[in-house]
Amino acid sequence: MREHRAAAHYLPLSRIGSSRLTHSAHRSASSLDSRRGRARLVLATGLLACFALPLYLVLPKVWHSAPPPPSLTPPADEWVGPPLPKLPEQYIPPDEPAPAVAVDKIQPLHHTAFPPPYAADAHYNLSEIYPHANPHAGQLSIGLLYMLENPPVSRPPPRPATAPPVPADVWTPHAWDPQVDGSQSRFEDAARPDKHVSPPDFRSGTLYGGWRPPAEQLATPQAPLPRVQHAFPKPSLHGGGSVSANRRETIAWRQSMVRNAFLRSWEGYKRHAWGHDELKPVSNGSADPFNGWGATIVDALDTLLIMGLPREYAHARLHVRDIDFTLVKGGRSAYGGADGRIPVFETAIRYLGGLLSAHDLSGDQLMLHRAEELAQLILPAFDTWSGVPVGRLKPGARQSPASAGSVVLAEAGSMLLEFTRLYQATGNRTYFDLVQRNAEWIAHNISIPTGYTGRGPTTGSLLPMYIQPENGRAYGSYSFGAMLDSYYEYLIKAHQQLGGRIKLYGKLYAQAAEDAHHSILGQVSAVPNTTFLIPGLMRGPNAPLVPVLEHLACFTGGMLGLGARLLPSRKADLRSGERVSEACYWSYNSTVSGLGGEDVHFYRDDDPDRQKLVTNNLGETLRGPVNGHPIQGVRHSNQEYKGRPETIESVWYMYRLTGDPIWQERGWQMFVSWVTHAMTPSGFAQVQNVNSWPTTRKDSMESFVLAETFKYYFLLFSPPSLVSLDEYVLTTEAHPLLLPRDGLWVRPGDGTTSFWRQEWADPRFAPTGRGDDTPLPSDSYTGGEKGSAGGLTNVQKHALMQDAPKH
Ligand code: DMJ
Repeated sequence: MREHRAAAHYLPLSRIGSSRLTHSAHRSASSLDSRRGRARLVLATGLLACFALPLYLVLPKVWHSAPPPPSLTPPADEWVGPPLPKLPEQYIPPDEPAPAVAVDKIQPLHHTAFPPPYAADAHYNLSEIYPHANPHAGQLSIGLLYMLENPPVSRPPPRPATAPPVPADVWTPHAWDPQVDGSQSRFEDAARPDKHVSPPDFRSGTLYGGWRPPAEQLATPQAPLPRVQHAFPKPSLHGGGSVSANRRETIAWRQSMVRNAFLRSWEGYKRHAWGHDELKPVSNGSADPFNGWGATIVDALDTLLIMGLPREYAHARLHVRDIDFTLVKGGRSAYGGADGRIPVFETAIRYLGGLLSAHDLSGDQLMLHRAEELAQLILPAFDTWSGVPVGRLKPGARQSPASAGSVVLAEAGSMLLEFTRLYQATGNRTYFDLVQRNAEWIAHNISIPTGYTGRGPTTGSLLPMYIQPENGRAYGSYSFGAMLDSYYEYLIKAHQQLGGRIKLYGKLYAQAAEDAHHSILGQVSAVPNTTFLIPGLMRGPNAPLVPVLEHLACFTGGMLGLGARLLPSRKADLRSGERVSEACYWSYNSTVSGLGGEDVHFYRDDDPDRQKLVTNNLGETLRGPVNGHPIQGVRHSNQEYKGRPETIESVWYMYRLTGDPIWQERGWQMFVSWVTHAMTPSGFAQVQNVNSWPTTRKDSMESFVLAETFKYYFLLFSPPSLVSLDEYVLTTEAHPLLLPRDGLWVRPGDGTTSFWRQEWADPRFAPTGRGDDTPLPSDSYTGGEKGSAGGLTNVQKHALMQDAPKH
């Protein structure tokens, strides 16, 4: 029998007293007030009509501020701890663990779940901070509205001031020829995986040698999986066809606001940082933390297509054509000094995923060629004794089989979708075999209980943060957060991508979801009037649950929802997914800025210091107000917002899975808060402290801002048929890949929406997608030297010339 150790720390608030009486008294008093208020309002309106209106008509028209937003927070005194039952002098946490509260008993979010945030013991008054437009209520200020309604003009990437003429002996002409180096198979061959001849495994006779690919399973189509998206009556309409014409208009308008905000960042990036990995949106500088190949461009290819911007895609395409993947440069590599090695996982999710998704949406062959070339550079990472990939690799240098050492779980298990799709697109099963072998290795060698390994009484099938493939050991913490996240995400998504053909993934996911409900998914009721379900963290298999909500773990809501739709055995998880998504949304709308920080550590319900202890005039010790900073119930938090997507990702899944428009409302509030605090003239900066006022911006915009965050916001307000969850699976970097249709793989470019035409490959002939098809000047800069693929981007030429010996 499982022990519910973790649940012991999550007592419902009712166990330690209730302030319900106080609340209902307050409510009836305020309803009386509101009746009186209404009478006064009628009188005031009459007076206004008689006297003020004629005056108004003759005065010059001025902008007047929007009415103050409805209060989202109850008066502060409700949050001073109510008198509570007498406590022993020294507070002793109860010995008996409370039974875990059933997930469906958790109350949905109510406005009382948002106590006023405060810092330095002073409550912020949101209506003073936002007198005219409160982003917490989804209100955009007039200034921001003006900016968003007027998107920037599209300009080609600027002609660089210096385009170094790289001498022939410095740059190696590109050598990857799709005819010679590409797969010799075709898309059709993917349907015959059992006919594929596997190359001999160099590991034969060693650990796990003699592995056999599950070719027969892979060749056998299964009945289509259950539908994932809510049954919207008319999915091709905004709002799905079940809303009023007004509401439809509002949603479409919101979508255009998101697109215009994206365009602002895209034009800013083009203008100031074209070809670099990232724009610095405050200083208008650039940064190259991801190999110097222009991560923002490749990561955003599919966003450009989905947002209907073919000319921007054409500019980006020329950059993609020019990248030389063998040249790795940049101020710092993602994980330390630039040493010519690439971070394998980041390269796969941002670049390979971006290229494959662009190929799936457009059918553009260039994308497939570039993807295959890049994948071949990454492949040696799998040449370890276990087949579990190494984390960093020097492209082009074949390494001899080695130990993978200690590997981070998310890095070890999250290339599954990208390589599987590459197999489906090329018909070359080699790509699939690598990730399949890897996944089987982890499942069979790491998750068996060996005593030392991470299998704990409650964590069960969950794996800890680090695995040592060759000896089967594993150690570190358990969570759905940093360094573990996408391993779990990819289990259920691989099940969907493979149309259920490989049984392993559905099984592993179902076990993990079940075990998570007994361990890392815990309830927190530290914040007055709330009981959250959060993906927390356990520092070891027997450790108590740390009630921390990481932003990175907020994808969990979407994952649980997806699993609930796909696997009948996990049906009830939709409720858990909704609850986790609510907690993550709360972590945004409860802050001063309306944005969610990197993490929030809650008090445990039985933490002795959770409430201030006060002595009344009878000398009794009572529990006083709930402690917390900056919000009651929060012990401490990392309050940076990095433009991350996970919360809007889950909000989007919830909308698409349930059809409940409340998720669109929540997402809109989040978006408006983001625009209010992070938008700069050229992009979207990070926010240093989501609980400060005014907020301070940090000079960084990671490529996932354009690849993921904007895409989820855009799709939240799009007609639900656009990138339907029944047609595409989104990678961990939000790159949609085509799912099987009627159990069969779908040819890239054959989705139901047509996003691109070959004749748009040249930016001069591609429509802008913005309503004004101004032709480009004939000499506009294309980004490269019009050479063959891999002919170096301009940024790469500069990098080369900087390093070249000066004569
Ligand atoms: C993205 O790069 C990916 O979603 C990754 O899996 C982890 N999170 C970042 C964005 O926060």
